[in-house]
Amino acid sequence: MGGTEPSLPDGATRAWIGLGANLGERAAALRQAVQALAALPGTQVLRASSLYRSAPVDAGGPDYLNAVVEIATRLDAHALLAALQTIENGAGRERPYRNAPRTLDLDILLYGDERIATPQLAVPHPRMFERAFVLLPLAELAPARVPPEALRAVAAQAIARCQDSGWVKG
Ligand code: A4P
Ligand code: MG
Repeated sequence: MGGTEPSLPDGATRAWIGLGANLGERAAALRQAVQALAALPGTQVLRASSLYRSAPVDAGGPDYLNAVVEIATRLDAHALLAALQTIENGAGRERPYRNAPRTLDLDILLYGDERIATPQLAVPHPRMFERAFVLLPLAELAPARVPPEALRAVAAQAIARCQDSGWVKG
């Protein structure tokens, strides 16, 4: 995949959101999250990557399902973060400790070309370039933003693309 990025509505910023789940009905949670993103004010889902199954990185628990979606949004980055946290909480997300297994995790990977470093928000996501479960799906949508050396660096991580006919890829 890759190719030309879909055009942006006026006043919108292109952003890439990482989705992950390793508890509960994982695929259903990710599908519902895509619908919830599409329903945010001033926001459109432009494309979704394939779905991937990956072993937990720096964490324990069951395998994850992960994907990346490309959105166009008029929300500023902090408003988008707050909206993502509301969606996570609606999916029953609990936070007993850092990197705990979760029903839904939504991270802002990239927000246009912005670099953000506030106490609440770091963009680009500080750990994204170390993680195959981010880089492989992101490379489907935005290959120019995934350096080949970063892909090589995560090549040993256990991850597989899922053949899920019910997924929203497109
Ligand atoms: N925050 C800062 N920057 C961001 C950002 N760009 N996007 C802050 C989203 N949130 C951001 O997040 C903690 C705080 O990070 C938020 O309050 C926000 O203000 P959280 O989601 O509550 O907690 P967390 O998930 O434990 O932290 P985080 O940072 O999301 O963890 P990671 O580093 O993303 O790791 N292995 C596999 N295979 N697949 C996974 O999806 N995920 C993790 C989580 C670990 N291992 C994994 C996976
Ligand atoms: Mg998170």
